[in-house]
Amino acid sequence: MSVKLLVAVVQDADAPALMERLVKVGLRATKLASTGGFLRQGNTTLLVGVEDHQLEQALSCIREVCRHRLQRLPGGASEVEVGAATVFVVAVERFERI
Ligand code: 2BA
Repeated sequence: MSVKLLVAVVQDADAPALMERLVKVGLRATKLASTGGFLRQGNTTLLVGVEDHQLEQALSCIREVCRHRLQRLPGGASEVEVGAATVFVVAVERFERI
């Protein structure tokens, strides 16, 4: 069995629906509170451990739920488009549930 870890940085507004979707399709996830380095505003990082055959399903959940949005910069002068999600897919050397 080959396991991957998705580290997905998403917007707070999308996190509850994404967690619900992942759990509904039988995937397991951990939600972490995080802060974007550029905007210095809260976002959400999800850790999703999947077997290889579940990887595309997890990515589909993210694509279906998460949305691009315009976010005002601190100071309010201009806006940036924050992506729907930034996803790192990492090969897991060893996985244990104890
Ligand atoms: P932030 O770092 O707060 O970035 C929010 C948005 O600001 C980014 O959206 C991008 O549109 C813009 N931005 C970020 N850095 C910039 C820069 N140096 N110059 C100009 N504009 C910049 P996304 O790219 O969709 O990123 C959303 C969030 O995902 C980021 O929040 C950060 O928390 C995370 N992220 C994105 N790329 C990452 C990376 N390579 N490594 C780690 N975290 C990353």
